[in-house]
Amino acid sequence: MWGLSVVVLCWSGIVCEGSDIDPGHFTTVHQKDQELLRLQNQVSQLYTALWASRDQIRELRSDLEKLYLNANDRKLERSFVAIDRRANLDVNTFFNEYAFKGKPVIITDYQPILSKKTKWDLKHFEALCGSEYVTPLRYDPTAKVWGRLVETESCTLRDYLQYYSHHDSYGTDTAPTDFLYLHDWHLPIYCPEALTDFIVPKYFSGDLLQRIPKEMDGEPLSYVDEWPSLFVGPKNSQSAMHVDSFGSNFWMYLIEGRKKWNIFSKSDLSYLYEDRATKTFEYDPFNYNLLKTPLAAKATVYECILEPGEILFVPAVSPHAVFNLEDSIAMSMNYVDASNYNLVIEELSRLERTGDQISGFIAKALRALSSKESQYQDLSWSDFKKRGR
Ligand SMILES: O=C(O)CCC(=O)C(=O)O
Ligand SMILES: [Fe+2]
Repeated sequence: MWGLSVVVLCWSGIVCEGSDIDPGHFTTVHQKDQELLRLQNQVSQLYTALWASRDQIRELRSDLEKLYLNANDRKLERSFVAIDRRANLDVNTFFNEYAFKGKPVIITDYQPILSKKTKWDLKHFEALCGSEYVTPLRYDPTAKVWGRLVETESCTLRDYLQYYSHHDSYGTDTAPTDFLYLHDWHLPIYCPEALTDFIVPKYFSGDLLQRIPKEMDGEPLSYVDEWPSLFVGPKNSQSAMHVDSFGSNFWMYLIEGRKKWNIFSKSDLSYLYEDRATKTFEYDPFNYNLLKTPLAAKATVYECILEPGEILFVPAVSPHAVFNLEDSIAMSMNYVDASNYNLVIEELSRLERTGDQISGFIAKALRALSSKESQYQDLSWSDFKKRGR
């Protein structure tokens, strides 16, 4: 009671003489309480708005479905486009016909990525980093997470590769959820030795992401040292439909096996029944029912079966799903260059507004680099990492 009356007195500007309690202290406590209340109110208002917008999206989607289905008794069929396969592709053509247009492409004749000095097989990774830990992922169609991939128990790379070479993808009672998928294992973090002979192809060597400082204001910046990464997927493992994070572009080099890709344009995103809050999609291009997701029939499916030795370019914000038709090994990079720079800045700034300080730092670092020259030529891993920061 006593404390309260002092607080009240001090609030009303009356000097708390005779008390050994610093009046400024109560003012600060009071301001903090007010601030807390204000933020709590803001959060609950935003939640209300969020639920209301989700309902609104559902209603609009259902109106759109009715319109679409009523318009000339449309048959629910998907339309496919084969992803271009290009050989002898020069950098300018790559940018003008694909990267700037947000169109995927397969580069069929580009071997320099993996220097001939190293045999890029699992033995290479195992010999150098067999005792490093990996956390394989497992596809779970009910999981409300990015790619519907959930983490499993960590084990050493050696143990995982042991599993990989003995697993049974062919048994009739093997459920799709049984496969352990080594997914996006960040080589510069866990196995930098494996990259000594790695070559970054000219199409992607303008990556700004790996030129930003490793830290800012004492905080380590994510993404700088994450790619290339390694994928080892047993036959029948898969990544469900997702959009790669922070507006990044993506490329993958397939070392072994065959992978089926379904890729959609950014402009078709609203037909794919996305749940942005959980980063999942109700529409599954490999197991779909168009009666349940009719708008998906409006989206063009860019499809390919990626073959060993090929490089696939996936543009930023293009939803995609991937199915391993065979045991497969691949290396990939997410990256930022002139073709997706604006998208990335927009996305990082949005993340910063949600309280993600690191994203704000990355955006700042990318802005500082944007006026610097980029080289578009094959770069050895060490030259790539040495480019001017
Ligand atoms: O190869 C895969 O399973 C999917 C790779 C991918 O799309 C990703 O890591 O974002
Ligand atoms: Fe992806």
